[in-house]
Amino acid sequence: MSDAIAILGSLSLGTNINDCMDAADVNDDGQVDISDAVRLLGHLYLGSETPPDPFGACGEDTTEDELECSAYSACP
Ligand SMILES: [Ca+2]
Ligand SMILES: [Ca+2]
Repeated sequence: MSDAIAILGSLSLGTNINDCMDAADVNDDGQVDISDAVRLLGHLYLGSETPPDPFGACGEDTTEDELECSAYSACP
């Protein structure tokens, strides 16, 4: 849930998510917006479809998009 809160905080308050915007692209559409928080919360609390890989694991997003990922502290 903290990830969804971080996404919403970034969108509404401009807080910094991290150095890996691609990690916030939960639905993997190449943008970070409210649909990413909704997708994450839907999966966590309503049992909706699991977000695309590498959701729940450390790894690269193999989908080409404009989002950067210079580092992700949750992954060693
Ligand atoms: Ca997205
Ligand atoms: Ca992506």
